[in-house]
Amino acid sequence: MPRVLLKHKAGATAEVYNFGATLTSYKPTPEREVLFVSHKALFDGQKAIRGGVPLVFPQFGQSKKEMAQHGFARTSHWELSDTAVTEDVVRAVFHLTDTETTRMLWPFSFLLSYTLSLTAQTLTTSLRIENKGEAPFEAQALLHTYLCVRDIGQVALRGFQHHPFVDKVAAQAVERLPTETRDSVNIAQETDRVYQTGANEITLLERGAERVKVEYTACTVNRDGSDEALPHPDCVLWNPWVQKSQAMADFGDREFEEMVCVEPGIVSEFYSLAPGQAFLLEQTIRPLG
Ligand code: TA6
Repeated sequence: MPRVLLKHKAGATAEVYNFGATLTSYKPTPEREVLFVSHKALFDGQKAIRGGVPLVFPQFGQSKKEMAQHGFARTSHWELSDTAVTEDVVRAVFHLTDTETTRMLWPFSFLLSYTLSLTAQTLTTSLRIENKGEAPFEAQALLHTYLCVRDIGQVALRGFQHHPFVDKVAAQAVERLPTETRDSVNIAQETDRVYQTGANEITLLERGAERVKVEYTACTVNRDGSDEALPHPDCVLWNPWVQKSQAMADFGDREFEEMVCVEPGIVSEFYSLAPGQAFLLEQTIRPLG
């Protein structure tokens, strides 16, 4: 499958497949991989790659039954439309436009532009969704980021703890759990939470040491170029734990111990875009320690 390798002169690298514009590796140094990809992931050009940063659009989950779970962006073939190298940044831009196939699933015209910007210390991924049609449309979008961890039992996540969330495992909305009054969230069971009014900045710690920070923003860009920040995009926290891991053919039974998903997006509702308007969802992954 075609893919693009970004290499920064300082030694950082990133790897992106045209299939789904799926980022599958981000190494700030040759010795350290930040993203998790299952050793059972399929690269058959059919199934979404299990790991890295699959792109979720135009739906999160499967509210429209005729469309695949999490939409069609992550299983579409994107075109590499631009690359650039400046003093500090190595950049690649992929794009995806509507096709007869997508219009049958979702009758709207769009242009998705996905920009990956690699610096010596960070990797930023920006998903821009533009309404190219004559009618407004509503959509959801999310960056389904799989982060590598050494041992999920030693992981704490800072930034979620004071925010309300929908608990998809318990199928209930939770204002906040008493235990979350501490300064972080831990993972010790299947976890599938949609945090609303997210913190815009999540830090992952292992054994008390900060390992990676994910900063994220979302905004609407108007035809005239003005933009309106969306103050609090959502952020999904997911770990399949034992049973769900065993139920996924493209995921190892014990791989839940080596990963956690921190997924910025707009998923607790559909956002609306007028013709010519665009929506920008961006995350910066910053390895620490
Ligand atoms: O982002 C969390 C989630 O929505 C979970 O509910 C789980 O379904 C996960 O995405 C993976 O979904 P996938 O379709 O990639 O198997």
